[in-house]
Amino acid sequence: MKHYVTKSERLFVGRVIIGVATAALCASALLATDRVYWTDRQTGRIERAGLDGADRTVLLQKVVPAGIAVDRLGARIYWTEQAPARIRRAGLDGGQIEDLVTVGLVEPDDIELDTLRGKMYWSEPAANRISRANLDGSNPELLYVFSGGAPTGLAIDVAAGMLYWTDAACGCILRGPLDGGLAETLVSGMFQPFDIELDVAGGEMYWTEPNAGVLRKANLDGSQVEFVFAASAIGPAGLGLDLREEFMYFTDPHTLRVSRISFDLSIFETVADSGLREPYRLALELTRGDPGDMNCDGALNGADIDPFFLALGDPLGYVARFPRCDIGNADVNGDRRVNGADIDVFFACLAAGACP
Ligand SMILES: [Ca+2]
Ligand SMILES: [Ca+2]
Ligand SMILES: [Ca+2]
Repeated sequence: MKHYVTKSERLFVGRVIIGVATAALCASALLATDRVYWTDRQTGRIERAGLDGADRTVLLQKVVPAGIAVDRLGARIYWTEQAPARIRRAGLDGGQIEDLVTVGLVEPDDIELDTLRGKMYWSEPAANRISRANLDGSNPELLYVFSGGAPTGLAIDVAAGMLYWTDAACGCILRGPLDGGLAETLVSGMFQPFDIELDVAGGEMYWTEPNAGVLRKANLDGSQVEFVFAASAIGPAGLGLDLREEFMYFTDPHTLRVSRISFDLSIFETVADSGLREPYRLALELTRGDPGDMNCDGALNGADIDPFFLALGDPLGYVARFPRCDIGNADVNGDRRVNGADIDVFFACLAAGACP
């Protein structure tokens, strides 16, 4: 009798393979810099901690922060503030603050980065709109306006050039081109969806509905909506996905925690639970493998040459082909840019079997 592989068996196989790759990569000291950043509108703080909650640090206080995003390669955090309304960035430790957008904003909320195209996107639910600008704040553009709409959480499919967002007013998930244009409603009938994150490689999107205690997912086209979990005692709000380790991170303004839960729901842990008053949005700073390991298979060898040159010559093509890898691993000379200056060092890494 023919045996058909079920979805759960495929998932199991996938987990075993990921488990092996993870074990190989755990030797990397870079893993130590994996961190979660979050905002708290009531304490007025931006904080960060290791993924297990260790080394918790206040980066900024006495502001009203909302959305937050991390540019790991550029070593900067970007965030929105609601009173006064502005968008700012700083180094990963909160130093060297720069004002990026300070005029014309109405309670800016979520922020997401497309560093390959040099753009940042933000939502203003109270003004029914989504805008973008260059990463330094120049060239602001209005992309989407919805009368009666309240776009809140944002997510970007960099390779496909699509923006996804939640709309708390219509209870919808929508998407549209990064340049603006026609938006399509993918899912409706949700209860005040708040944040959204994508697993482009897996073809899925995840979103939170804090006031329903729900985290759901669906295919990127909106089909196959299903609960990841539903628990009335908690209120998942800000969301981040660690696709390699298969953990979901979320702020919870109901229990006043930052928590993480494994994709298979077997591990549920608290990342931070003291001194929080309205934990709001969060962002993850994740290393994925080692410098030069461009196909992220845990080894540095000749198989990385083609992906390396793809990353240099066609960054968007690289992201499309290796959605779970980090293009930043092509920065083998450590100057926070991926370009021709990395080529000689890359070959030196190959010859040595590892980058210095
Ligand atoms: Ca988001
Ligand atoms: Ca490799
Ligand atoms: Ca470089």
